[in-house]
Amino acid sequence: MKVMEETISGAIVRRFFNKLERHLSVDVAIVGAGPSGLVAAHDLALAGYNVAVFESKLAPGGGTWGGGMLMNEVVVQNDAAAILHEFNITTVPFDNQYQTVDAIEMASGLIFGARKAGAVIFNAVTVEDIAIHDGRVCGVVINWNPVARLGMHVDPIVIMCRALVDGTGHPSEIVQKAVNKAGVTIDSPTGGILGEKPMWMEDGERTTVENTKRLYPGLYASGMAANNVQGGFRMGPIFGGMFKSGRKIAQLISADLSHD
Ligand code: 48H
Repeated sequence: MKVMEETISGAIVRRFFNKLERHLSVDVAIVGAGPSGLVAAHDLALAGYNVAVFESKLAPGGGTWGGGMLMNEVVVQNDAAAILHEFNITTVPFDNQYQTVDAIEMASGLIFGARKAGAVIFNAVTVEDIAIHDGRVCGVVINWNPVARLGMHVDPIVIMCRALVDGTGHPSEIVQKAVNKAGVTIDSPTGGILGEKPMWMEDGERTTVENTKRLYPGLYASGMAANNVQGGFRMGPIFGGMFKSGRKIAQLISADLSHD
């Protein structure tokens, strides 16, 4: 007779590898579980796509947990608050145009909403490279974050995808791989990465959404990654642009995948 310990370990091992196996090839791979990546994951999963999110940290949520300077409230514009309400996240009106949100409720609500919509989040997994075949980005190269952090010489595995979203925030790590390692020319004013500009809330919020686009066949960027690529301004602890960017990239990908 099996002892309890064996059953519990077996449950974890079998269920995890079943989950991983169902995501060895996905419609959409999203790198980074920040606000833009989570809204994109939610929308694409609701649209029926097989979506995997890879997040290098143990806790998904990206830059949402700490509010502004660790004061755990964030601000959204009235129109973007509607997206949060779809996730059942409560907002409180402030000064006519804005709403405030408890950062913990926002982070946990976005994670829960993306998961409940059907997206699977693989946490503590770092995307260290991409796959490009015949002029199209078609996969992510993944490894456990502790392996990467300890500098262990361990080969990764590869997840194939029809569309890849760089949701890695300020550094746009995935687009960096495409430009600097694969040497591709992306859809930006220079064909490369322009780099984020300093603080200008109003302009940054507007251009985050404008900068959200397909950069190369199979490759997309959302949120601060999109801004870093196209040279947009940063905007601090206001998050409407991140949610709208996630929604926009989901719509662009849905349209592109439906033509494939
Ligand atoms: C796996 C990775 C990898 C990798 C990074 O920064 P994020 O919160 O992303 P966005 O763009 O959705 O939101 C930006 C927002 O949080 C922000 O920083 C704002 C509004 N700043 C304004 C300002 O002025 O500063 O999340 C990105 C996530 C993080 O959780 C990373 O751990 C993760 O991506 N990540 N995951 N593999 N190679 N690189």
